[in-house]
Amino acid sequence: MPGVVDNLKEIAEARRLLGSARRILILTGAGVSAESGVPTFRGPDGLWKTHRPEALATPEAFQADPRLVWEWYGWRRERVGACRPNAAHAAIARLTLGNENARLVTQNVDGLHELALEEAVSEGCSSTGSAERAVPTRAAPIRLHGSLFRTRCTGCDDRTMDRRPVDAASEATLPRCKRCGALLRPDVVWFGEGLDPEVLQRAMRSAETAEICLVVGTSGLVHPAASLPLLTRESGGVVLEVNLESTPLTTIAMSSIRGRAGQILPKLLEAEPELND
Ligand code: BJW
Ligand code: ZN
Repeated sequence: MPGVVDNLKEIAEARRLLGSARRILILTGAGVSAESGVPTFRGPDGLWKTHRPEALATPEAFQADPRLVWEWYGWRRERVGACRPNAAHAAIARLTLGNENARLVTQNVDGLHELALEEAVSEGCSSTGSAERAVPTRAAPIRLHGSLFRTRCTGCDDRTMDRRPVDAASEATLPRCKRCGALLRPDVVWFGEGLDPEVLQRAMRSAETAEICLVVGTSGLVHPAASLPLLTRESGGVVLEVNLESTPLTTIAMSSIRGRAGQILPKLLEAEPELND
């Protein structure tokens, strides 16, 4: 099977590059969570197949019909809240915990990278008997598009972690700010909204200084996220891609590995098993 041989060759070459790189940036998109059961945005089973982006993921949509937008986000919170990290999240978590020059930038709002980090830290603690269970700040993902499980007040801008179910039966039941009483909104970045400038700065700096930018499971369509691998390329670094299909970023990638993130990432990032294992 020539395809499989090609894939193995590409994986071996990508492993060699990753193994010798001093600074690594991993950029993830919805595809990294697909095997956890989180719906992607585009594609045959994507969220946008049933909901138009401009009807739900813009500030104008929220202004026009906050109930409809909260209904959608409430449904996604419930669905995503039941999902667990997969082997790709776990491999990335172990890399960023073990290598202080590896950074993770994600477009995802599902919190699965954070969960995988917590799991990896507690696994490490149980194997070493250590009581330290905090995820180091440098390993935490740089979240470009916010979080499904945070709210932002439309009045006073207060941001709060919030995993409660949403009652979107009517506008009167929607979540409101405890401080000023204004309507809360999901703390995510909608189309036409600027990303948090400090968050974007950190992501851009990581992209510019990375020797390798490993892009996993993103359509490469949404900017400025999709421009980050270009920054790595322009600074003399290498772009590697893992995706089921080709994307606009495939053309700038030195190697594009076709396959599921949950199958490919452990092979790329984890130590080779001992021959006698
Ligand atoms: C697998 C897999 C498996 C599946 N294994 N792979 C430059 C050029 C053109 C346009 C623009 C530009 N700069 C800005 C724009 C406008 C706009 C934009 O990019 N539009 C394009 C779509 C045309 N950008 C914005 O509006 C951004 N804001 C901005 O630029 O502001 C400027 C400004 C500055 C100052 C003041 C005011 C304004 C904001 C973008 C926000 C995006 N928000 C969303 C919603 C977040 C909240 C929510 O979740 O509800 O973010 S949209 C949605 O797309 C979400 C995602 O994070 C994002 C990217 O999606 P992703 O990850 O690519 O997912 P999919 O589903 O599209 O792709 C999945 C991929 O995985 C596929 O390739 C599969 O093949 C693959 N896959 N299973 C491996 N198992
Ligand atoms: Zn408020």
